[in-house]
Amino acid sequence: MGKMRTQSVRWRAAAVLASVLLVGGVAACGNSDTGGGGSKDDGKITMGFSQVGAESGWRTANTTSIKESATAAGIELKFDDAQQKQENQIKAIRNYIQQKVDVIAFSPVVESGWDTVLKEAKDAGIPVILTDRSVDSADKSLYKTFLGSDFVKEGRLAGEWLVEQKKTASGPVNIVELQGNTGAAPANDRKKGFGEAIAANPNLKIIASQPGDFTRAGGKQVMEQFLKANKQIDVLFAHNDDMGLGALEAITAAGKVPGKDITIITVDAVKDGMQALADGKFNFIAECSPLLGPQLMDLAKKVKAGETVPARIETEETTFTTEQAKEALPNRKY
Ligand code: GYE
Repeated sequence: MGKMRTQSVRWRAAAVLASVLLVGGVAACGNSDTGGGGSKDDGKITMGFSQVGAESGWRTANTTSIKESATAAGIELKFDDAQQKQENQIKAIRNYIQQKVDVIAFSPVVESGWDTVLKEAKDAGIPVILTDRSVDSADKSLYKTFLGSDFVKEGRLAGEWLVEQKKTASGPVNIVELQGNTGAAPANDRKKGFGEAIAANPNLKIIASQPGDFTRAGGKQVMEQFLKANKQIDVLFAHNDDMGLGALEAITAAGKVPGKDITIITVDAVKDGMQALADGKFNFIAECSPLLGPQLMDLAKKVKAGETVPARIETEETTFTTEQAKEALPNRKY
């Protein structure tokens, strides 16, 4: 009995405290309509978004998806392009904290080095949503959720397809790899998944692996070096379509036929990549969806309303062969 009474007293005290806080909060909101997004009284959510850059077709489609979905959801979007530089992202996030936005979302260019700025957002009471790429912070309370693909799986699917293709190969199969920007989650993870899958066949060997920064120019330049340094290249695994598309130019210039002399596997499945696959210049693509905007806006609303959201939300994806690309291309949105 005594215990129950103490509990009920405690509960009542908590309820009183909650209502005081609530009234205080409403009053504070009512008093200011000139402040940052976080203190406006129009009920509108303001999101500060720090984008990686504009390095690829995937990124362009992702940016469009985010901007369109914000408008559709009635969310005020503050958008910053970091030009593939972590220091620019940190600056943008600090600006959003100062502006008191309601939610900060960002796609971290690299995995490491975010703890300090994430702690600043947490101390300011601004929830953070990671989208597309994740961070390696040990403290998971620094962000609410991570919405994006399973990059290890994408690499693994690419590798498994190759293992199947080359199962009758009696001699060595020489693979070159174009990595994404150094330290990025999709570069680390796709490399890992692919490497694990091809370990199933000791004939499959990665003879060269370099970053091409997810860009066409990077892909072209590094592939030129690969072709100069290695007599026999059988397979190219590019961490995205754009680097694969850049590499096509280098391969053709070297007098080789892409898709025939060199088997080409990429990730993303953006329109230009799918076209190359349909044309037989690429041989296989593991899909990575950039259309994260609608889910992101939904999450922002939930987080702002204080709802609990799952710590990890994975994007649904598939893979494409040449035949499947021909079929899918007419209805492809990006
Ligand atoms: O695969 C690549 C882009 O983070 C999943 O970044 C994204 C990757 C995508 O530049 O094209």
